[in-house]
Amino acid sequence: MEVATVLRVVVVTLFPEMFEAVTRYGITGRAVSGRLVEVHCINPRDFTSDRHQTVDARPYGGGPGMVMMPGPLSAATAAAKSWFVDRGVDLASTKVIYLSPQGQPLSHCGVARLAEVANLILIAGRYEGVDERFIESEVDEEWSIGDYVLSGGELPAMVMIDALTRMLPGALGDSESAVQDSFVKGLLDCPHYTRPEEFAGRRVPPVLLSGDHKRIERWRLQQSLGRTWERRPELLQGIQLDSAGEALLQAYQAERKAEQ
Ligand code: 9D3
Repeated sequence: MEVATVLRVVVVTLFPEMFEAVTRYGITGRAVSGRLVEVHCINPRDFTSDRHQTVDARPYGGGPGMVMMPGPLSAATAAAKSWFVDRGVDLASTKVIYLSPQGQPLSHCGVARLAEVANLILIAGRYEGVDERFIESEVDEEWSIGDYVLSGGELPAMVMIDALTRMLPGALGDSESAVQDSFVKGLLDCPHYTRPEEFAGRRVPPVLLSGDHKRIERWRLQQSLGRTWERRPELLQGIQLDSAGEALLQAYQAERKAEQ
């Protein structure tokens, strides 16, 4: 399957204003202005019928905190589906995703797979989480952004929107896409330098001032390999180096050993 050319995301959230962080700024903001990405928020509070607009309640069985009630979430999700239907989108091409600490950990591979689904409904929870019956009846996939505790699903939803936007052909400018993202190659990035030539008593590596583009490219690949070996050795298990890559890494390792 192909990566979509337009990304449509409906977010079910109690804090729609937070999403201005992606819709107004940077690469994602430009993609929204350029109609490559559409982000629409639906607030479950607008789907309540009591005078306090209640969206949460005490957990059955007791315990601390509050749980999001399934009714308003379900009505908000139905409104999200209507938003797609109103735009002529076949619901079979949409997925309902719940961001939660219990989800699969998001990786470059997961982002690439989700990028094939052009139309997403993201459920951002607050409090202790959402009523399990909502997950069972409405959610297709559950994703986490890593093993640390956040206050809700909004930042994870924005992380997902940002990462998905970067997968769209045309979302990155020439200078941005010329730089192959490190995780695309499966390696960490090489170090970067800019003006001035000396800073804090440290000079820019001479090879970068040599003008020898072949040597520079080899040095950068060697730095990527070496840093991946030092900092994230488990990433190297996942890739098959050619003989040139193998030689560059061995030279890096030999130099490290000579330093000690
Ligand atoms: C301190 C609360 N925890 C009790 C054991 C559970 C808990 C509930 C709700 C922890 C975090 C949250 C809110 N987090 C998210 O909604 C969330 C999240 C995260 O916290 N970390 C990584 N990825 C995600 S995706 C959604």
